[in-house]
Amino acid sequence: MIVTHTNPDFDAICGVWLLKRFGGLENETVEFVNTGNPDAEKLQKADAVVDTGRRLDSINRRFDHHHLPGQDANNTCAAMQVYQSLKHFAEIAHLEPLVNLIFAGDTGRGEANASRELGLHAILSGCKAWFSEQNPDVRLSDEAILAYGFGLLDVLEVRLRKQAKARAELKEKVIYKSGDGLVWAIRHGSQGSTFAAYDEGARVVVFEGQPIEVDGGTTYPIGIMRAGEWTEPNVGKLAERVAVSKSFADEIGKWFKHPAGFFAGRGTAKAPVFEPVKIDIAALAEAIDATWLRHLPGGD
Ligand SMILES: [Mn+2]
Repeated sequence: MIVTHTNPDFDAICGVWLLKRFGGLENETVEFVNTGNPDAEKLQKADAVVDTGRRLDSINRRFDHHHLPGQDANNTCAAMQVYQSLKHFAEIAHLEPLVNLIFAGDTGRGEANASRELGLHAILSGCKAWFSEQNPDVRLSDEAILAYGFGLLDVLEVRLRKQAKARAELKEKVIYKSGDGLVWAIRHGSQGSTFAAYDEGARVVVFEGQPIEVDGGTTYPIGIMRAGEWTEPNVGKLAERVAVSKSFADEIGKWFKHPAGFFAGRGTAKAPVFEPVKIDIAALAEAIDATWLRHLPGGD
């Protein structure tokens, strides 16, 4: 049995979720106590206690922070404590940004403002508000809140795991990098690897994606993407300039060039093209690099 408090918030939900998904307690039931006056016997019998109980003893799986003196009570949270106690033997490093967000939310830190406004925290409080509006006479059960929160965390866990994998695989998928690190070519990486490249300073990524099975056959994604926070260069214009070379003309002739200049390419899952890629994208990236007049004012 895992014990947490009634009307669970994300700190409680995430602490319990970590223990069940990664802490070997997947089959434990969850019980809820009034945190102001918790059932002492329940606390004592529990296999783990999260965000209530006024005890911190990670060896015995007691995770609370409300009793810590002064500012200490706000320098950690239950989910953070569970995370820190599990991270040495469970593969959960990819969850650190999520735990940090929940910590920020639980302790009133500004980093969670966007989440409270229109993100993870807004979704949970919105769920509670929505339910009571729909069902004025019924209280949303603690079990239902927990299950809803688990659903959100499960989805984010997959997302973060894929992101971490994309970062790890990036090294072996990069086949070209310009001298200044702004132009990269990535072959057969996931979509996440392009974003991982942006994190490492790429501004223009020439990609050849893994072939994708879609209705009608196999599509072969290829193209150029500019990192989101930039407004130049216009990668469509760059592609057109490079296409004067015969070796690229055929391929680039098939591309869609987004008017806003952040994407040029073909064969993505939403616009399939059933023709394998024949050009060498490292050579294309090198040509893009040479054609992008980034040292001139306003140079595309
Ligand atoms: Mn808490």
